Amino acid sequence: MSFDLVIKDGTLVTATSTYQADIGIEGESIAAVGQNLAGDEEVDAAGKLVIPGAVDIHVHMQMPIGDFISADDFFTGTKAAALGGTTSIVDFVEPGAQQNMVDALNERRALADARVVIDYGLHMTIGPQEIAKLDQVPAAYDAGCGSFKLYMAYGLRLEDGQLLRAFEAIREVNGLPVVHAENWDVISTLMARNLAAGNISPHWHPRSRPALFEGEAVSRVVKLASYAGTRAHIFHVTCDDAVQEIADARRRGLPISGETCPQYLLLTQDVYDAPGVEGALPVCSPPIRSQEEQDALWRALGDGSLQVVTTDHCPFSSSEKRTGLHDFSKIPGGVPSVESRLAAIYTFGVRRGRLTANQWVAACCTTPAELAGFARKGKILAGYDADLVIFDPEKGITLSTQTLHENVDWTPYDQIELRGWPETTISRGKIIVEEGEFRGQAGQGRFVARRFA
Ligand code: DUC
Ligand code: ZN
Ligand code: ZN
Repeated sequence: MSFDLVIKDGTLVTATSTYQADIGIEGESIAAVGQNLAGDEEVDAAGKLVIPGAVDIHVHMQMPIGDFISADDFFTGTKAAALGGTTSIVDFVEPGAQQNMVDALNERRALADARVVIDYGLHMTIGPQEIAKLDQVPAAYDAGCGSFKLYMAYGLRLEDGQLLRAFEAIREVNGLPVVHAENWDVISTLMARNLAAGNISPHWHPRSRPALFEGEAVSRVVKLASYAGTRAHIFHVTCDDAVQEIADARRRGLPISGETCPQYLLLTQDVYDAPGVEGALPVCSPPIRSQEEQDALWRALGDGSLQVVTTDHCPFSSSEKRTGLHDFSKIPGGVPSVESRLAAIYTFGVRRGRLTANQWVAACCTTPAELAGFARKGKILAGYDADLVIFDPEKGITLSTQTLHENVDWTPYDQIELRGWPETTISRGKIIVEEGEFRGQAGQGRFVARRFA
């Protein structure tokens, strides 16, 4: 039999094993994994790693935050993702004050559907205004929002009682709550105190958001979720205090998971001390922290205390960042990472001996797909979507705005050298990146309805 497409002679790396095999693709799906497969079209992967397409369950494309909109739209952001080996993302819906959740979902889909290059899902945000709309959670879930975003910071933050009610409503549909866990009362008190004392530079951003209280917020999530009888996923973990809360919950058998992001794994809070706008660029929340915290995050990925690496990709231009130069609390928060995540974790995780190649695939591809309810993604198995990446473990790249394709005039990883980069990206059987060249099209990606068994 001849398949539509065969990836030949690659070293397959999955979350659990590494072996030599060919992959036969029919239409949009993986049809066979075996030896000596033949295809109408064949791609030679000898000497390369073949992995499931990477899955990034935390991105913000064209996301309004305050006066700004994040700089990548659904086309530029998913194109950059594809060039970096990511074949699925999960972005967000934020309903308007009077808006029904499903109407808001359809509005966001109307922005994304014609632009996305890769498949995508959407988390439904439950802010304070949605507490009166919790009866709409089943409809949002049925429409494909398997997960629900809850904030403990910013204007969208929920009080503890509201968090409890949201957890209960999500539990009723067997959805997944995903939580931005910080202690907003402490943060706003420390920000006001620092600004009043003239401490206005980005140096004071991490010093207004202590790790201790990120840990405290995670502890509250664990208690509220366990009381409500739901699982929960903790977004962007930055510190050992938060890791320990998650690890402790998991030891007790609670269904709590956690992710961290490249900015917390590659950088330290010294970035905020760079002069001028340079120090403002990497402002994101929770903040990038000390070397000790970074070391703890790598250990947590290695020992399984954290399960996933996402990006929280949310870029703002340097001129937008500059608006907060004289008041760190006004700097729009977020960094670009969507293109470099997979390769950065390979270089700094696998090459440095902190993770095995299988743990790298688990953290970047398989576990996020399972966790977020992508039923056909994240694995190299017959019947799964043919979302695959041929990864050249020897290809070197110096990260910069010249080599990356994110729609923003800076990168937090400027001049960082990686060894290992995705060469070819396949999305549902179509080659959308070929030897580093983009071959995809806007609108080629699809909305994936995510539900749990
Ligand atoms: N933190 C950021 O820095 N940006 C996007 C949203 C968030 O929680
Ligand atoms: Zn967040
Ligand atoms: Zn985010």
